[in-house]
Amino acid sequence: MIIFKSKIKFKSHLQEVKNQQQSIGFVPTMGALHKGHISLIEKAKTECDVVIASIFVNPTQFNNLSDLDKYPRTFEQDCEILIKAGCDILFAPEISEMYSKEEIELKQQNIEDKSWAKGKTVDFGSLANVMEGLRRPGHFNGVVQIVSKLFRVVEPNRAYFGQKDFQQLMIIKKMAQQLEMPIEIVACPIVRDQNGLAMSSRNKRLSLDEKEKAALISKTLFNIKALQNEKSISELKAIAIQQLKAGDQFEVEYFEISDIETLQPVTSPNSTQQLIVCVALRLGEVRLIDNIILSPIKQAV
Ligand code: PAJ
Repeated sequence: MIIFKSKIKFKSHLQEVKNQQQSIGFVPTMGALHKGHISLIEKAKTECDVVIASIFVNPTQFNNLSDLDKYPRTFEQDCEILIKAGCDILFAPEISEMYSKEEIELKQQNIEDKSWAKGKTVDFGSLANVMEGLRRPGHFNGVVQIVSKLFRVVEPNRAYFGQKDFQQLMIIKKMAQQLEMPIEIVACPIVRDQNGLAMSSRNKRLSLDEKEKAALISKTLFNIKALQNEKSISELKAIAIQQLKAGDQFEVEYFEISDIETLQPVTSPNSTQQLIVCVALRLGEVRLIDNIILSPIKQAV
């Protein structure tokens, strides 16, 4: 695996790859890699000639500095994991490679920098106003800021994102569409540990005891899926909240049953509507999210 820290050297190597007409699969990450990330690399390997991962803990998508500071950084281990998974190239830039001083200053002043749209109007519609968008102001702007920058550097044929961050996946799809980027956004299923807990870099901050407790999140989601044809939406929500309350250390931020396309909460779905259940909660100091798709998606999102 070739590792690039410099954008210029990386770009000149990419030019060679492109000259050889090889297709590029791209997996952006913030490191602290686990099996969820690896599943994206593996999927990319089946569909592309060259697989490129990035590791960049993106400061503009964090809501507070302490969360950014505490984000696990395990670079050496990540490199070993990527090599084992068969990743061809790793791009791991420093902050100064990706952001100008002015861009960082805007973030420090909590001003949303929309320059990533390069003058185009990008409208996320209702997608960004719910759930994570509501609880983490500026978060998705930071995500599209870095992902659009990375896309402009890598210019992949396909880019792989996990359904674990379903709202992020939908927003990135919309961004690529509206910026007319010729990149196929590929959605990959959630990878869970043996207890059902969705793999996440943040799980590294959970104690063993907390990890066991966190298994209740996916248990609740699977239970809701099992009951979906027997109960109304409000009954399902009540059952889930009740079940999550049993995990007395959970502080539930939201529990939504929403339309899978618009991500707007649904109260009385029609028979053709596809639904997704999304949850965010705090366990001690760690914020966890998870989701489950209730009705089967007709085509991959
Ligand atoms: P990160 O949290 O490192 O996740 C990188 C990718 O891995 C995302 O597409 C995420 O959805 C996927 N992923 C994480 N856990 C997963 C799991 N258990 N199963 C399947 N896929 C999983 O998401 C980000 O980084 C950042 O926001 C990023 C897109 C890199 C922009 O900074």
